Amino acid sequence: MTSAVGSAKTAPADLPSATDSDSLTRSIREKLAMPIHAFVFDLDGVITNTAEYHFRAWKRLAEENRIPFTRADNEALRGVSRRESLRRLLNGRDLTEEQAQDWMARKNSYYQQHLQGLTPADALPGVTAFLAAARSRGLKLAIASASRNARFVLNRLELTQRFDVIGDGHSVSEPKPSPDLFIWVADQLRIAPESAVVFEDAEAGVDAAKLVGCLTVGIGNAKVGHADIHLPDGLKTARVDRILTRLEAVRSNRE
Ligand code: B16
Ligand code: MG
Repeated sequence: MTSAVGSAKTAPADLPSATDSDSLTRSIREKLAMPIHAFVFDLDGVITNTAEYHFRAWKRLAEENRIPFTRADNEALRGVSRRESLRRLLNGRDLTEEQAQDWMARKNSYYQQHLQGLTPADALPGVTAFLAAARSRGLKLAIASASRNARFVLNRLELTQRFDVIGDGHSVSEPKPSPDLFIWVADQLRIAPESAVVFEDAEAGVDAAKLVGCLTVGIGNAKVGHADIHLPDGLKTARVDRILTRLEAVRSNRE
């Protein structure tokens, strides 16, 4: 007869024992019960629509090099790092590392020319009121953007002071869909990622946030329909209380 102890002894080392799985269940339950401490916002597509300026800058570079590039092609660059954007624009064409650096620098200088015209009026509808409402609920606020220009954009929008932490394209080396930026931001906020709600307009951003247990709110386009909540109109009519209630419901359904 094989006793429970005996079978545990002979079980492969990588299979959890009953005790392991009990503590795993307990740890998942504890994480699901964590209060929400922070709202973490992507920048382009959530706080402001710099996607249009990214498009014009990539388009200019593409035209200079006779590469076809449409507004629809630009959708595939949403939330994607500068280098990955270039790779997608090239669509299999080869560049040396030196050329790639030169092309990325040129695109960035075209993009930065557009940013000079950015004003506080370029925050998307409802953003400033939503940030104020979240703050008055005692939530911490942060940015998690792939952009290396995020601080400049926030300064032009006069929103920098609204955030406790700003994570950008300089904060970590692995871009979304790696979850590293969300881990970095949670760490800086001194909270667990499970206590953060991430607002994202890009599929890669929602995927990355989910990987580390953040709750997710998809903003705008249908590609983020797999987030815990989807707000097709962005933050325009969003209510902090309502979002918190809906996310609590999402959590209790997961238990
Ligand atoms: P940069 P987000 C992203 O911003 C943009 O959506 C994406 O189009 C851009 O390529 C990326 O930042 C890098 O931006 O060239 O300024 O470093 O959506 O993560 O706020
Ligand atoms: Mg974005």
